[in-house]
Amino acid sequence: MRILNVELITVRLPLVAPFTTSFSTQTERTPLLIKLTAEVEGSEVVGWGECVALQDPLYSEEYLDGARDVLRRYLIPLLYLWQDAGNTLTAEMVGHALRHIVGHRMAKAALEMAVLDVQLRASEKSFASYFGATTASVPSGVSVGIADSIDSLLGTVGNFVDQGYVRIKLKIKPGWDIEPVRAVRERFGDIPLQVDANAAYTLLDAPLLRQLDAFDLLLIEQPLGEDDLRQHAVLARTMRTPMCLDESIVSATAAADAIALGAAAVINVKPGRVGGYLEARRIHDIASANGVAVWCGGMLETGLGRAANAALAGMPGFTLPGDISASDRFYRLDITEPFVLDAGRIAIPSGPGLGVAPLPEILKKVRVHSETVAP
Ligand code: NPG
Repeated sequence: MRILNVELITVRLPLVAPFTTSFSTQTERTPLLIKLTAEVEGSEVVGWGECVALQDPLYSEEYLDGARDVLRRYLIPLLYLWQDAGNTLTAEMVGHALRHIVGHRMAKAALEMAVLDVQLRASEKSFASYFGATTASVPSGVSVGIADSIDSLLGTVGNFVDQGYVRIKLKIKPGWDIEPVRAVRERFGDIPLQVDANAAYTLLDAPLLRQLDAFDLLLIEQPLGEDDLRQHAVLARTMRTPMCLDESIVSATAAADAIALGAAAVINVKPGRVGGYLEARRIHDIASANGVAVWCGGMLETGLGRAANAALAGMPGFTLPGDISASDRFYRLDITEPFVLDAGRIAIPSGPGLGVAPLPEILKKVRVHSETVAP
């Protein structure tokens, strides 16, 4: 393929309700979309990518304006250089072509996703078949933010259980951990339940965290800091609840290290966090080879990222339900046809590429910024 131009489009989507984690309360999402137009064997093909960087660097060091800047000034120009030097541009070469730029994984992931979408649309192949998905739909879990009160938390969880979500993840932080988990366990019996701390604790909290062992959780996600691989391994040895890592797993290398150290019995795979869907697939493969379960995380994606995540989660090593909820969990109005829950599952799109694209009328309505990076 030859890239003709790349448009960076920022959209603003209000959330149906505020989403509170240990690091922020989000009331809206401002994803950066990549519309990549390329020529493939004489035809013009458009592909889409979605950058999951948050507005502020609170989850990881990346943030919206930084991602836009590095895409505009470094990453997209590097792909132009790559093709001008006579190299063939494929999704499989994007990581290599961008390797001299340090970090910026979410920005790189979005660009690779757009190239992959073009490539697969042009060859009439779906993301699911490219990844080797072995199922047509995936079980749907839901992530429940920190609430104002236990009563309101129980109301929210009850609503999601009624909708058919097959697994509940509760966000926790110091001061909002044992009691909310106990209340949900008591009210909803043996539903599949797990917790996510987003790095809010230290190893000194081990005695407190061990109290969670009483609630038969599927896993505890990222209790300690991003860099605390060794400390996670120490904590894991003293808890019965399986240790799952999210923020710490920034690459296949990190996944291999975490597994070798005994820091992760489970891995949350987020393609943006690890630099792209191809690296995410490598993590799936490494984890499977080591008997470590993986599941697909979510970053409040629009239908674009949701489609790609669902396809990835169709791979056989994704043995736990992911944070792949219906679109209306976060958005009244998504930019694509919405994903809906059907008997606790989300269907994986089967059309070429992502199998979905932004609906032009909606995109026009929610777009707040757009710029074109030409060769
Ligand atoms: O279903 O998309 C979803 C959200 C799942 O809780 C979720 N994501 O820490 O995993 C997380 C959290 C998150 C969201 C992190 C946005 C960073 C940004």
